[in-house]
Amino acid sequence: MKKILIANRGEIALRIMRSAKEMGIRTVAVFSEADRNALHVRYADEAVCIGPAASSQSYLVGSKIIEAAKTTGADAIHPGYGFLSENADFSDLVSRSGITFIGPTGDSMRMMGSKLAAKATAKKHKIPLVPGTDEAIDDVGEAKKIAAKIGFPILIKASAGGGGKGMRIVENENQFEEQMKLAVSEATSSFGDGAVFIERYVGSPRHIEIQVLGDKHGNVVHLFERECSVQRRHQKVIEEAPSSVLDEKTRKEMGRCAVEVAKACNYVGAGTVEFLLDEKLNFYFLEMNTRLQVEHPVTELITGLDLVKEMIRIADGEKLPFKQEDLKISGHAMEVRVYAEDPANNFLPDIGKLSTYKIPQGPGVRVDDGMEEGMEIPIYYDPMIAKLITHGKDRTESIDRMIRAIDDYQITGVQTTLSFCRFAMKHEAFRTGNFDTHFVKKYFSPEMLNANDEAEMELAAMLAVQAIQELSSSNNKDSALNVQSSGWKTNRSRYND
Ligand code: MV4
Repeated sequence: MKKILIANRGEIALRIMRSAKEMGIRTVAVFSEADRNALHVRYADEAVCIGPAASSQSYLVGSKIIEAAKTTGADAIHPGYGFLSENADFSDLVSRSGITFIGPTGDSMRMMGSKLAAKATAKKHKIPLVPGTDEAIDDVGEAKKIAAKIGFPILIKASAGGGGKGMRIVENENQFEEQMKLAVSEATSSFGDGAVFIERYVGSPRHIEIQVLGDKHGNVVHLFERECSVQRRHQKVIEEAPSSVLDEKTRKEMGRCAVEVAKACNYVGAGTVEFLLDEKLNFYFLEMNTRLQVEHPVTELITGLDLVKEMIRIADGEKLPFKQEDLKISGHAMEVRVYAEDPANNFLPDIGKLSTYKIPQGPGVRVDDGMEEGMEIPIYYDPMIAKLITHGKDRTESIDRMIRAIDDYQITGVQTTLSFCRFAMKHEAFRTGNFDTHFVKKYFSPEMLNANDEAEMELAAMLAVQAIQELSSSNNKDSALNVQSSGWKTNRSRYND
């Protein structure tokens, strides 16, 4: 392999190019008109404009990308994440054009793209699934019977859905029919596929995913787990490896199951098998992501591997250079996603210019970004500015290092999620590993953003509750103002200024 085209933009395009360069492979960037001056374009050996700003007219147009690969003589295409990365037809089209697709075949993607098909495959291999149906269910009467057997609350999910889209919790039998009808019509209008299935609702789940690597000779290994339970509206905010709760036995068993799933779909390249973990450490297969993931760096830091290099070697036909027994976990890694969103304002996207942009440095700190000082954050794409990743000898060190790195990160011009991440890193529940997917909902309110420790968080929480109570007490119209003048402001300035 001498030349790779990267069918992506931003931090992941740069990330892939860096590995290619280290391997002596030339790089081709593609870019939209909005990205003409972007870092990934300047970093590549060559660059091809593939159309207007809208991704539907540039980064999502497979034919333009294949044409760019042919024009520049690229041997292979790396899709990154998002955009065309999980498009089965694109994978097939690339291969049929005589270009190597750095990733799985279209058939593997199709097998895992439908949640029901994925569940059926997992069931065949005796992988644990959340109790429920493993076939599309359209008869409401039938569905009601199954729901009663599973026990409420239950969850209705769309087979074609993803990232939590099209999910509905049903608390009791009376709501069932209405919710199911809504779920089917929503799935039909959103995904063009009305197939839904039902599962028992796991109330306090943790999100654990296993990284796998498969080569073209049938060898598959897992690179342990990542935990991504701290998320907001199905958008991950904090990821770490390893998980703070898995014991060695569960880790081994989940790893074995993940490898089975990958083998069942003849998986080639880097993939991720997602599980839910309940309070008793029971795990259930959810789905498989057939791409390199945003949070892959935490796995790189604890295994010492470069996942992009491994993907390239695998695509080139090489055998995996290690066996499962050769792999071990070193230390602990933490990643936070830096989004141009305002945590004080319901995480509203904050567009604007990066007036100041200075990244943290020092031992155990890695920043994967694709922006630079003075740059306008493009409105057309994902608002992620960077991923801040730390590595330490243990979880505590990776967390303390993360707080230090967050404090060293200088960004002005836009609000970012860094302040939220700092809050989380200081929170007792997070630090002790006592959290689940409800962490943000349960513990976060904007008042917490400037608190420095547990005592301050508690005070902030008390003041917030007090303010809300007084606001809603109808017999004292001035109460909200009273809170502000009698303590709120003075406390704030005492603790923050
Ligand atoms: C669940 C669940 C509880 N019970 N399934 C959300 C995204 C999709 N991939 C699966 N999801 C969930 N499935 C059952 N049977 C709770 C979630 C869920 C979730 C899962 C992982 C990470 C964050 C989450 C946030 C809300 C709900």
